[in-house]
Parts: sequence; structure tokens; C-alpha cells
Amino acid sequence: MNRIFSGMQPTRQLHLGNYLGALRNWVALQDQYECVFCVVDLHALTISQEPEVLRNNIREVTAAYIAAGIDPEKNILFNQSFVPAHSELAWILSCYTPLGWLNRMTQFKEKAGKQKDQANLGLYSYPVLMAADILLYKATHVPVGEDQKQHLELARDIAGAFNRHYGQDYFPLPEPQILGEATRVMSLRDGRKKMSKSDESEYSRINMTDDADTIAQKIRKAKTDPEPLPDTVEALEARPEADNLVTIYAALAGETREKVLASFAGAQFSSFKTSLVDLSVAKLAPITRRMNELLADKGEIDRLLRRGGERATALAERHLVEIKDIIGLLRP
Ligand code: AQP
Repeated sequence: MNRIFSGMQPTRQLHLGNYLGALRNWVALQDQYECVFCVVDLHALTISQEPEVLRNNIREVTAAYIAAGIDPEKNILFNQSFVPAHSELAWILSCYTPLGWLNRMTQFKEKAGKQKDQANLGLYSYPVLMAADILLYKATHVPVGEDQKQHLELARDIAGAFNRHYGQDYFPLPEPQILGEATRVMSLRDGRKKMSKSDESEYSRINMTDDADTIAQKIRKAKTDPEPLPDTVEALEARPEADNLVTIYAALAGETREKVLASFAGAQFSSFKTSLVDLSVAKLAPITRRMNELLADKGEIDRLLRRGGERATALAERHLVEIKDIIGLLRP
């Protein structure tokens, strides 16, 4: 059976990169797979969190999933900390993960920066918890943005190490699904940096909760170069900011970059940006509106998460019992 697992951290607001790189693909995949979608709140603890803000962000990410089109009845939708088996399996898997594998993780290096000794252990072992999230549900496919490719490879390595150790194919090796035109949406201020929640500049990203005026302002201020838009994709290669805006347009319109350039070749950025604002607002405004409606009833969001958490627990517990039996942990 093919099963999807994927998640997002409730750290600040979701942005266009999260939407185009992951969430929108989940919506398209939910009819073809059995899906488990998670708000990975334990991962969010790797950076400092205010309790009330974290609680709100968990509800906000849940609302974003549903507003974007995830069906909470058909799919399992829950928050990670509801299911203790995630943490338990993370510990078990950490005992099959050589430090050398974790030392290669580029995201840890980027996030820890120069002060590696000050970084917390959770940030370092984050990819093991991510592997546990996926393997706990024996997921076969994981739709993510390109930045998560290395963590997915690690999850496959850990699954393979466990399977080899016990001489059985217990865990499927999860396949990354890096889909669509915008697998890595870049910052609006710097076309060489990923659009990210943690970027200090609000102008670097479009948040899923931004209103039409804010979206317009951010796109108008987006960094570009002085040349008009080219007529080939190859000509975008040395122009990261132009490439990023064309990619965003293509992803939102459901077209290829070639098709976008066929329509806008020779145009100045001022007019291209006007079209991009219109398209972005047309695509995001209905989602934002729905999110706000959902967030007006926090009790209902909590009820959905609880129901999803109970369904996730049933599956997770069954697998955890099997894993403990394989390992030889006694269940007296
Ligand atoms: N810029 C991006 N382009 C395409 N996909 C992206 N994703 C994140 N940024 C981009 C994808 O969104 C999913 C959820 O990501 P996450 O919230 O779990 O964590 P992240 O990758 O750490 O997201 P951020 O926004 O970059 O947060 P910070 O600043 O905290 O690091 C994943 O599938 C991810 O690939």
C-alpha cells in the first residue's frame, strides 16, 4: 500500500514556499494515496517558543492545511506531540544512526551557524525525529520541498540500517516527492537564499495570511535586475531574482516557465510584477479567507486535531509494538 507522510513546523506563519513547495502538492496527492499530514510541533521546539504563540501557530498551520484543500476526514491530520510514539521511535532510531551521518546535514550547519556548541541537541537530532515521523507510519512517499531532500535520504539510510540489522524489510524506504515548478522558492530580497520563515526581513517572503495590499507591496519591492524578461529559460540561469519571480508565476498559474516567458518575453518587471500581484492575490486570497473563518472557531480546530490524533495513534501504536517485538524489547 502507498502511504504519504508529510508535515510542517508551526514556527511563525506559513509562506508561499511552504505552499508551492509542499502544501499544494499534498492537496493534489490526497486522492491517490492514504495520507498522514502532521503539524510537527515537536520540531518547532528546536527554536525558542512562547507557549501561547506556539499554541496559536499549531492551530494556524492546521487551518492553513484545511483552507488549502486538505480534507481532515479523508486524511489523518494531527499534531505530532499528540502521539508519544514519535518521540519513542526517534530514540530507538537514534541508536541506529551513526554520528557521521548527522554531521553531514547541511541544514544543521546553516541553522547552527558559527556557534555550533551553543546549538541545542534537538536541532542536531532533528533529522532522526523526522525519520521517526515518516517510518512510524511506514510511509512510502514523502512530498516535500527540495530543501528536505537530504533529510529524506537520511531517513532512507536509517530505515535501511534497521532493516539490515534485523534481516527483514520492515520499513519501506520512503521516496521523496519533489514536485511542481517551484520546488525551491527563493527569498524576494535575494534570489540565492531560500524563502524562509526565519528570515529577518518580512519583505523576503509572502505569508499565507498576507492581505492583498501587503502582497502587492512585497512583490513591488522584490529585488530584480534592470533587463526586461528574456525569451528562454536558459537566459534566466544567471538572473536568480528574475528566475524566482517567473517560477512563482508559473507555479501559481499551473504553467511551465517556458509558457510564462512566451507570454512575457521583452516585458519590463514593472508590468510583470503587476500581473504577478494579480495572480498571487487571486490564488491566495480565498485560502486566507477560509483560514480566518476556520480560526474563528478554535474549539472546532482542536476537535479535528484530537480526532486526527486518535486515528494517528491507532496506526502508530500498532507499528511501535511490531518494532519493539523485532528489537527484543519485552512487553510483559
Ligand atoms: N522556500 C521553499 N521552497 C519550497 N519549499 C519549501 N519548504 C520550506 N521552504 C520552502 C517546504 O515546506 C515544508 C515545510 O517546511 P517546514 O515548515 O517544516 O520547515 P522549513 O523547511 O525549515 O521551512 P522554513 O520556512 O525554511 O522555516 P525555517 O526558516 O524555520 O527554516 C517542507 O516540505 C519544506 O521542504
